[in-house]
Amino acid sequence: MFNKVLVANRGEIAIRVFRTLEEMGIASVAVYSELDRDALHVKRADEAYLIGPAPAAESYLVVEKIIEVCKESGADAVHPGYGFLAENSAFAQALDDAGITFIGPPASAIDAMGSKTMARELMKKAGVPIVPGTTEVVEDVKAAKKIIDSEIGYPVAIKAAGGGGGKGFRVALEESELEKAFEGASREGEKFFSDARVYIERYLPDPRHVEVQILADKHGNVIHLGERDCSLQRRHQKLIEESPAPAVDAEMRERIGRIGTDAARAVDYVGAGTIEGLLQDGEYFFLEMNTRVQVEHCVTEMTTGIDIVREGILAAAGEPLTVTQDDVALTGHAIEVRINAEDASKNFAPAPGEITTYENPSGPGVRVDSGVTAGSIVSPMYDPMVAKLIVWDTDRESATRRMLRALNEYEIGNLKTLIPFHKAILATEQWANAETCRDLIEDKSWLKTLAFDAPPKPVEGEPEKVEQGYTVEVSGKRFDVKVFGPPPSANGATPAGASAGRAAPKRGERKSGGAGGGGDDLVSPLQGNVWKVPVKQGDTVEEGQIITIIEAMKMENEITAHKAGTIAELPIKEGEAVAAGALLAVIKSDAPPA
Ligand code: MV4
Repeated sequence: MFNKVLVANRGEIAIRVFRTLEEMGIASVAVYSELDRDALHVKRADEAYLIGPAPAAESYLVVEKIIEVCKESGADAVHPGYGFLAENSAFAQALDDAGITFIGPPASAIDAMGSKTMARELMKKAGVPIVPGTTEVVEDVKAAKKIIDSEIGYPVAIKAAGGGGGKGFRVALEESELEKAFEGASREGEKFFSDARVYIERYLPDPRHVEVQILADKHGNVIHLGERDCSLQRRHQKLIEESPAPAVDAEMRERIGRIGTDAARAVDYVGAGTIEGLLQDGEYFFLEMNTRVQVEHCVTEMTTGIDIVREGILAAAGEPLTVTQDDVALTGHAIEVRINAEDASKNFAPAPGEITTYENPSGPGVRVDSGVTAGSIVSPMYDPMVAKLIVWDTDRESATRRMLRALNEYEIGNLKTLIPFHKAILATEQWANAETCRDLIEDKSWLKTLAFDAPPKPVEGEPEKVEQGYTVEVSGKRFDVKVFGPPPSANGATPAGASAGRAAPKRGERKSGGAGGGGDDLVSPLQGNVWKVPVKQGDTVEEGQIITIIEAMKMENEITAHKAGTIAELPIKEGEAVAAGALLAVIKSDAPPA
């Protein structure tokens, strides 16, 4: 077994791996960027090493740096977590060449599954059902037309060959939409994967995203731990995951489990991996394989009791899996929600910031995998997912109630997160009926009801007003009240009869911040590149209308108007970089009609 393992990651997943390492009696090594000096994962490891400046490209993604720290610390293996270098076969190979074990599959399996066309070809040969379509790249629109007419039929999905996770994914419902979809997918493939090639699948109109958790060792054992349903997504970002999938029964579980193990065997898989697929009308199709531990692995850990990270580490060390397929028994129902620093009411705009107070939910059946605490600063440089809340209960309905209870307990001061979104969506009839909630997530007016409390606007000439929370007792009964008034320092006094001891934001209350800002200015909540500016100076815009799309962290972030009015200034250009806090637009309210 390994003596010491380096985790080439940050945040909640680094801490997740450190926990298992400690239980296994293996020493742990953290790496961190200059921005992460005070990050939680650094404190959680036995040793920690600085690996470079804040941008991931200069720290968490630098292969040589990671290998250098392995040598310096004496780590004999590296766990990549998810993201960063997790699915980088050159990294796996470089570690191998340096005599360090990569805790994951062989580089050849990463490569085979990384090329979506190669994966489809391999799966077809292995008897794994794939979505009907091409297993080779399609040269141009003309060739696409031909093959769709003769073999696939409309509607079609055009997907980037180097893609995955929905990047470079376009739909053409009919021939007139083909050219735009083809070029869109190709352009996005070029941008994100430096690969403009695309392939074509039949577009399934209303599938569920169902994936199978796989474990494999170097002794030929390949098992599955049942499925997860991750249909609740927005722009291909998963938001809520659950296991078991509501649409899967025992017979289907066995069928798609077999599809998963067949797929993993076909690439000589080792460790923990996931077969992602689409389920529609009782038919299951392979989409892609994620050759790493996934964000949502926790729901499977809750229903099986198996530590997926531990099995992955054992497998990498050449040990056999500790469980056989027959040992795997699913119990109850688990749900996970992603706690992202995002404002759902503003089109899921990134909302980085400082966490003032922090309190995890707890109690029966509750698990929190978090990378933050009070005092943590959520930077726009890294993934906005700061924590995951996972619950378990005997069935889906009870698990949903338990999740709502746990969300009510969660206290994250100052930071805007998806907690209000999760509370709202889990309380809907759509969720109760196990629908995919796709229409709801795109419903701008529904999302707007999730807006965070805005403090009153300052009035010219009057002192600034702030919101303060107080607890008062009226005839012995406690009330939480909000007071809007001058800051306590302005007059040196607190409101009569109120205890000033709890001025920090309390549960359910958060300071305003993020995109908006006060007055007419719309400022950038994050650093990135201006990708699109669909409006121009002088335009009249509605509140919530897209002003610009900023690309950061390989994500397209829609920045919307914080109020209705006329664009007086628009100091941004497509292709240019913007800093966090930079002015994007000045929107002047239109004079009311006389
Ligand atoms: C599809 C599809 C329909 N037809 N492929 C790809 C990446 C993943 N995020 C979802 N992807 C889809 N691929 C074909 N041929 C529909 C989706 C899809 C989806 C599927 C299930 C549940 C929610 C979804 C949300 C967006 C897209």
